[in-house]
Amino acid sequence: MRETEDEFKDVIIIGAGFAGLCMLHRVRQLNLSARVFERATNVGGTWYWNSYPGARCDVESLDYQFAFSDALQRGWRWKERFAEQKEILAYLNYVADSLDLRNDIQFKTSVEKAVFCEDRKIWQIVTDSGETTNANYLISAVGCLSTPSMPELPGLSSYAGRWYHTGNWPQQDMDFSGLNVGVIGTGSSGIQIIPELAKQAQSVTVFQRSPNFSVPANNHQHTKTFTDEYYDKFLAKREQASRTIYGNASWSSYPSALDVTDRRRSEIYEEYWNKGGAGFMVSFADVLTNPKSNEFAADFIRGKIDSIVTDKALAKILHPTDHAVGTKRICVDTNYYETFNKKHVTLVDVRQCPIQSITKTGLLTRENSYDLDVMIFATGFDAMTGTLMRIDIRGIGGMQLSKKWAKSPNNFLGLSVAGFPNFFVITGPGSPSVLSNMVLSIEQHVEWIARCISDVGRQGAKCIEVTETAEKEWVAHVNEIAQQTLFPQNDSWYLGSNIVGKARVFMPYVGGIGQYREHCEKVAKDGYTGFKIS
Ligand code: NA7
Repeated sequence: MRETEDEFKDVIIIGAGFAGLCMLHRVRQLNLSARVFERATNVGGTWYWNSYPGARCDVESLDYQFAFSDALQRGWRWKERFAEQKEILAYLNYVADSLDLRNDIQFKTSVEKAVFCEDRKIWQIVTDSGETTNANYLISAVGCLSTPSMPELPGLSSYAGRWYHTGNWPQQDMDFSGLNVGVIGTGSSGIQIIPELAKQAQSVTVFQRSPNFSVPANNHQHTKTFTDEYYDKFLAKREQASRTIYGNASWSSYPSALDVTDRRRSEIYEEYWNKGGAGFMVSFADVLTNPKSNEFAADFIRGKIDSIVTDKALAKILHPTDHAVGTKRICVDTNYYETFNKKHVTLVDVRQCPIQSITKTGLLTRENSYDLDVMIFATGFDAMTGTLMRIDIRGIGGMQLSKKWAKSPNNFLGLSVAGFPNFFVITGPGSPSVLSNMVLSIEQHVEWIARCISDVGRQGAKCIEVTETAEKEWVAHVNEIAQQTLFPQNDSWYLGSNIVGKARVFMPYVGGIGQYREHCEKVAKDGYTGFKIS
């Protein structure tokens, strides 16, 4: 008889987005018991919460799906080249239903605390309802963009209008007809929602702090013939993609922007611009490593802004000048710059006129006040570590993950953390995660974790923990590779610099998913080098 009344599972998974669903399915295949705790009322994760108008994935839909089941893949037909949020959410519901996953998912439940009990080598997990579950393994599938970041602007509580954050959008459709709407933030979310709001609202006022580089999506509907043919080649394409840097099957690069004539360079940028999508960022292989090559790409985009936006002074305000292309995630839009040609859309440069406060009726900058019926915060996320660091996770000796990561989110392979045995993070900091096709990276992590758990069990062991030495070496490797690129030179959420007080560390692994996968494979093949198994 067990000495505790608490429920016991082999595995507890936090989160029911792409990662949590995939992990649950894989754990079940190992004949292990599992429970997923999910704070939302349904599956979807990021794609559940980011339901704002215009929300769309910047990875092509046909690449943004699971590859582990041919039946699953052929049972779903993506409508558009870049799927909108509703379609991705429908896909994840289809996955949950097809694999009959729901009965192991507990919705409307947040994990508040997880403590590793050293004597029994198990995790004790406590939810917001006070329920405790014990488990051999704890797996984080909380996602990289799941804790919205709200700016601290005085006066918000006095505001009489409605306000929303794009990353925590209400689940019902909303109508903005006849309303004066303000949008704060011009990252991907702002750039996606602004053209949609402009279709409905009486006025849209955009409060821009930093202009971003944005390229057109050139989105379109897929024909049945196209998807049929794609599906026949899908697994081969996925395999090929998993040996590249970013994991997108349709991306390819010309060697160097410095090795071609000005005319040829412009033709190539034009080709990528017309093709559409974030692949522009790799038009030349050295865009993200050579400042000169990057500046060519930046000039091209600024030229495009000038050719689209008719008011030349306004176009200038939209010019990104404070960062290299791609070092802040490049945005993919539909009619973003074109929207500023509409008379009812206004751009406010809050670098020039900083926001001072929110008032009862709207927003006050140093020079003007704006009456707004609705205010939308598209101000981003405490990315990659924010969600995990808000859970009270305690490892060996009661060490808290939030304390351990306060100066740097140290980890091994982005999968494992020294001092936290039997704990895995799917697409954590230190892995390619947000710099790759997420679904591909998730599947690779899930497969690695499943294999590891199964290998540990086969050895009759109970516990696996990465060593401090292996962790240090990995962190040094991640940093060394990042330093060879332009990424760490500019502030971005990749570095945590959008969050006040957060350690400035470049978090993703930028050596490419092909190279990363080889590291992971080698560790497993060599009997989990860098880990202690007991
Ligand atoms: P991002 O890309 O972090 O963008 C947030 C935007 O909000 C960005 O333009 C910020 O300006 C702006 N911001 C943040 N705080 C303020 C304040 N206080 N005042 C004015 N403007 C502010 O988040 P997104 O949600 O758009 O996109 C996140 C990822 O989701 C994206 O990369 C895709 O992968 C999907 P800043 O640049 O800090 O000056």
